[in-house]
Amino acid sequence: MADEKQHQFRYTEYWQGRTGLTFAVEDILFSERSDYQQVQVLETDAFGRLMLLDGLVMLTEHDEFVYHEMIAHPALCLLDGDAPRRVLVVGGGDGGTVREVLRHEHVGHVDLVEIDGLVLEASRRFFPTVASALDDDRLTIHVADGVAFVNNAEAGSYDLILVDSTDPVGFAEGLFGEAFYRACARALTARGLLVTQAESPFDPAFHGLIAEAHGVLDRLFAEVHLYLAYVPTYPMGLWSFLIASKALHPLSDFDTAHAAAQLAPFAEALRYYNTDIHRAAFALPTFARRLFAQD
Ligand code: AG3
Repeated sequence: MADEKQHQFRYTEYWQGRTGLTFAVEDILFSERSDYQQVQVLETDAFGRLMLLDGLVMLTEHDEFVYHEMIAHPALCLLDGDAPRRVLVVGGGDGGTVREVLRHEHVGHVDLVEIDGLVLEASRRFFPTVASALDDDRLTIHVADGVAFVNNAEAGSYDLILVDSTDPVGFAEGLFGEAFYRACARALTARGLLVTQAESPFDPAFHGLIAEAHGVLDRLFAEVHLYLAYVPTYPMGLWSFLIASKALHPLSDFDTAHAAAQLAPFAEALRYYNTDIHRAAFALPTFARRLFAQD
């Protein structure tokens, strides 16, 4: 290529210290330490702005839509009826997940519980299109510990809980544990749904985590399913989510016409999720099925 740019800096997130993805970096826009982690924003050549938490890629401008649409819309399109919905987002201080949730007109109230105020601040400052719904009237932001928040939530008070966390290391580990999932089950209504990001099923380092989370959720919910999306800048690219419900099956209770009607007011804004992707996302490659074939 004739006009290939020269970059002074590169950043690599080394996945489990073995391999990784390297970004050519044009500028370092922000780097500060909070009480919890190092928060950094880089200007990359290929993916626009990139947010790192303790060196882990949280989002980039160019591919954040995949993860944020896929953590939010499958469950929101599954919720039946037209009653105003109450949603809790744990983590997700960048605002991308609540932006997607608040697109739905039948969402009446959202609580966002982010432990680190610096993530909110950095997102508002450097990712205005991701943070765009953080001032919505239907949203209440709590800078607080998600585990404690869910423990104190009233029983049956949410229709949907979305867990948009970083990797299960350090302070985020509690968000993948049995006690937390149990508290979520209690906080949900009888037809409520829980979705959690579940790392990459392609990386053996996360097999234990996915299988264990699946197993724990199986004991607490009637329906537990893994679904996939392709997020180019996350480790291995293939990413998974677990959806758990006390009553709803993500495919047999998915009403395409109802979902399409719900998406219609903002379908133009979506770039990944649609009703065909909803069904396709639950089709698992054989290696991924085998992760929890034992249960
Ligand atoms: N939360 C999931 C990010 C996990 C990525 N892991 C990694 N890069 N090792 C993303 C937050 C976006 N709202």
